[in-house]
This record gives sequence, C-alpha cells and structure tokens, in this order.
Amino acid sequence: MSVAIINTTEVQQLLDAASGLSSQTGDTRAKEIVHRILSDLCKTIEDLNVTPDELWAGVDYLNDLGRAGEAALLTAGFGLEHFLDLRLDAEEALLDPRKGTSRTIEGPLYVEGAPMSKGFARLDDGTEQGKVLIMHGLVHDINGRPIAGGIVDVWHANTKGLYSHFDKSQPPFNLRRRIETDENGRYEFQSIVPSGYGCPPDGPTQALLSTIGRHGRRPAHIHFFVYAPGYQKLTTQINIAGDPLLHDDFAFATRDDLIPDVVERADPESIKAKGLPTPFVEVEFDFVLRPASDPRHGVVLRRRAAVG
Ligand code: MBD
Ligand code: FE
Repeated sequence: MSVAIINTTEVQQLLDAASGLSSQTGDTRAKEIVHRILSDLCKTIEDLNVTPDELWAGVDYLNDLGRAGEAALLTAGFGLEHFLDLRLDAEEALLDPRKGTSRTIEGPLYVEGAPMSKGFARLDDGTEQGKVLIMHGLVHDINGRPIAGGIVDVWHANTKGLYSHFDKSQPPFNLRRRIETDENGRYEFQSIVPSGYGCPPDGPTQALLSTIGRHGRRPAHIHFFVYAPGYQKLTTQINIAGDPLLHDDFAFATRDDLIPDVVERADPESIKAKGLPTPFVEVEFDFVLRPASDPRHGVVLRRRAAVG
C-alpha cells in the first residue's frame, strides 16, 4: 500500500511550522536548510514507503553515531567531503583556471598545535620499526617562484594505520609536525611509511558501510595543510604509490597528481648522505599554492578539530 500526502496543505503546513518558517524569530538560512532537508526526508519516506521500524532504526543509528563521535567519519565515507572538494574545484576553475596542487579532504583526525620547526622535522619518535621515509620538496607559487616562510602542517598514521591523540598508545603529536619552509621555499621531513587506515570495526560507520556492501579502509596516505600569507590555504594528501587500495578509498580522496613516486634508496652513498642507519624510501613532492585573489580565500572557516 502506498499513499501520497506530501503535497497536501496539512503536510506542507506541518513542514513550514516544523522548520520555523511560521516563526518571526530565528535564523532565516537555518530555517531554509531545515525545511529542505525535512521536506526531502518526508518525500523519501513517502516515495520509498519507509516503514516506522526503518525510521526508528535510523534515529537509533544517529544516536549511536554521535555517541561514537563518528559523524565526520561517515561524512567522509559517504563521499560528502569529496563532494565539497569537487564543488570548490568547479568554483575555483571559474574564478581562475590556473591550477595549483589538487586539494583533497582533511578527514576527521587533524589535531591543532603540532610542534613547529624550520626547514626540517623528524615526525616519528624512533620507537616504531617502520620503513624510514624521507619526503622533501618546494612550496612554490603557480609561476614556479619558491615561497619562503610557508607552513607545511603534516600528519599521518603509524604502521598500524592509527593516528596519535586518537590512539592513546602513541605520545602526543607523534607523526604530526608543522614545518616552516626555508629561505629557498624548501621543506623536508623524516618519518616512517604509514599504513592505511580502517574504520573502527565495531563502530557505527563500519556497520552502515557493511550493510551497504562497502569496506571502510583507506590506502596509505599523508595529510597536509600548506599555507603562506597571500596564498590560498591548501588542504591535501599524498598517497603511497603501490597500495592495493589506491583507487578503492572508502573516503574517495585519491587524485592523480597526488601519487608521487616512492623511490627505494638502498645504496650506501644515499644512506650515508642522509645520516641514516638503514635503507629508506624517498618521496619528492612540490606543493603549488594559488594566489589568494578571491577575498573569500582569506577567510578560512576551519572545522572543529581536536586540540593537542
Ligand atoms: C583517515 O585517516 C582519513 O584520512 C579519513 C578521510 C577518514 C578516516 C581516517
Ligand atoms: Fe588520514
């Protein structure tokens, strides 16, 4: 049995009242968005004949999701965070078609306030027996001019795919640093090659993904904010080439220009030049920042993040 009541005056008045449209006070924008979402939800219930049991299962799910603190994780998994990137890309292409390094999603695991250093940083504390990674390059503008005094804020997972702060077994700010580019616009860091992340297996995000036949894993990656006065802040990641999930990321963050070569350095000269005791892998990657031509680029509306 299916009934169609959504367009009746009674239901339309209900939606107006429920979203505050009939009230003289409150925020107009909030009312508009709430009205649209409620209307679309009622239309979904009507069109798909959503049962009361299904609706209450959804309500219970939202409580579980909030209790677990996984709302932002599901946002990434639904591809909504990537959708925002696609919208920014399209907007940007209209304003100024000159491209910098591609943006890609921030994800839910950034922590504010990582230690600062100039030119170089070591990200790991040496306690984990991971493959040593050296990553370095330039921060420059779209004309190739190096940017001195820019910040490369970098964070990544350990060899188990876990992030410090959220994984309490790691020391504060492990694998998280802010590196200021030197006078030539260069940055460099030493760390260990991360493993890919997987959603908590018993959490609500993984539960929903499993219900719709999806996995909740990401290929190995390293996150960055790169910014400097006068330039648009870049939020991006690089992927570790060769990861089997490179093009099967549950968060849809992989982009073609964000997969640099990972070069094995096992020869004694390279090892000695870096002062390392073991072979390592080297990644060279330049970050290209677009000018902050649009005044809105100066207004970075940061999402809520953990503070270390
Ligand atoms: C991550 O490490 C991540 O980058 C994203 C987008 C989601 C979950 C974990
Ligand atoms: Fe991540």
